[in-house]
Amino acid sequence: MHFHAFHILLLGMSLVREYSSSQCTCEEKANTCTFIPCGIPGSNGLPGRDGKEGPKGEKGELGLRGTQGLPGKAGPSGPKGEKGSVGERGPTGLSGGQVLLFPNGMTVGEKIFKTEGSEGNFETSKAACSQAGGLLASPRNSAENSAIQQIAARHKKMPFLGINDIQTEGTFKHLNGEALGYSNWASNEPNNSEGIEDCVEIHSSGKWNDKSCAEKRLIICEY
Ligand SMILES: [Ca+2]
Ligand SMILES: [Ca+2]
Repeated sequence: MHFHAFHILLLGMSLVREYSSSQCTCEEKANTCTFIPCGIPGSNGLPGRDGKEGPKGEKGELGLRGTQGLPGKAGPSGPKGEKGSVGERGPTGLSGGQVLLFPNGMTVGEKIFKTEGSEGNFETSKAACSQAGGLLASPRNSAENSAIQQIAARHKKMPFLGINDIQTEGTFKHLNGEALGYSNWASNEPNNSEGIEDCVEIHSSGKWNDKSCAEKRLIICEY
């Protein structure tokens, strides 16, 4: 009985094939046959009964591997790390004194030159700087000499330097007794004019001249 029904089914399938061979696609593989239903368009008939389950098909070939997907979104940020150790101390920065002191002072290296604008003779000048915690300005090089020169130029006055030959005529020294390593005498100076010039003033040119310590000069101190 079953066998008979199967034959009828096959006959029906072959009839469909013949009938629609020019318009339909039939793909046969082993025992399976797939029909793409087509034919003369007409009204839809009543749905047929479900057929019997066919034999299991052969195992297909492995497909091509797919392309890799797009990378996923970044995950949430992790917990805060521990505080790092203190770094090494950086190099010492340049002093901003020159800006802060303008126009009454200048810095050269670690030395600060400053004036309050007042005047005094050598002894008064020396005492004023000492009272302020400094010394009467005494240049050790051209840069320091230039700084004193510029401050003096701004005030349009000449200052005394912390240099003299009071102790030994003709031998100029700094206030602390240090011999002159640097000097910037004007031509024909020091001349000890009239035998009374034991102090040193600095001209607007930056050149030095020995002068009487009793003269009044701009007080510029160094710190
Ligand atoms: Ca002298
Ligand atoms: Ca002189």
